[in-house]
Amino acid sequence: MTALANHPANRDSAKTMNRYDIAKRMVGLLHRDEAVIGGIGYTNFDLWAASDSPHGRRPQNFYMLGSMGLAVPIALGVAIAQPHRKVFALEGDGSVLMQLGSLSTVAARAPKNLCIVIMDNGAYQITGGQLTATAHGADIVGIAQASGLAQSAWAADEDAFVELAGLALTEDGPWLIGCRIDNEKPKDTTERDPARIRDGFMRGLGSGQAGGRGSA
Ligand SMILES: Cc1ncc(C[n+]2csc(CCOP(=O)(O)OP(=O)(O)O)c2C)c(N)n1
Repeated sequence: MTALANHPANRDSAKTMNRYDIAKRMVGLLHRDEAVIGGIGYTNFDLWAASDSPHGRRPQNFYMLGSMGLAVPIALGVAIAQPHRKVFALEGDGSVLMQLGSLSTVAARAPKNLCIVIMDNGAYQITGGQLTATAHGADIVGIAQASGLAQSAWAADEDAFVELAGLALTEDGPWLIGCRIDNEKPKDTTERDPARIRDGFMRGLGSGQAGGRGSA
């Protein structure tokens, strides 16, 4: 808790940042083996864009296509299954609002290796920018704290985000970082091939060979 004393920002005071820039900074902090789960929405697309490199894409990333609110539950499963691996869930505000129970489930299980990053643009941007409840005052970090996730904070700016994500990499969690995000379009589009995404992720996590198409 004391580590968060330097991070008193609230949703109103937090700087509005850029999702690709935040995703890029996050991926830049990773050593190698951390798992990152991107939720549906533009968070997914910018994680995909930020994870490209001359050496290929990170095989430890999973991209949720199709269902809202599943980045946190999937990341929780990975964190429980592989407790020595740091796991990040990147999720949009609209998606996490659809699955708020996952926050209290994470708090109850309290995985030390899990960090949730919420990209809050106050909208369901990918489906046309309809406003979410956060645009009307709902505060995801406040909801997380009230759900039992004591180590939850708004990132005041990019430097604060890097510091908070660094804490999540080195100190016991679970953590939740709220980021205010602008409405810029994402830098790329995630390849829509769920079987390939699943197989690559399982290999990236050393979980052996996944089944073929249609076996999921
Ligand atoms: C159960 C369900 N309802 C609606 C949709 C359609 N849908 C897909 S993504 C999305 C919006 C996601 O919003 P958010 O998580 O805030 O991400 P953003 O698009 O702002 O990056 C919606 C409404 C869906 N896939 N599943």
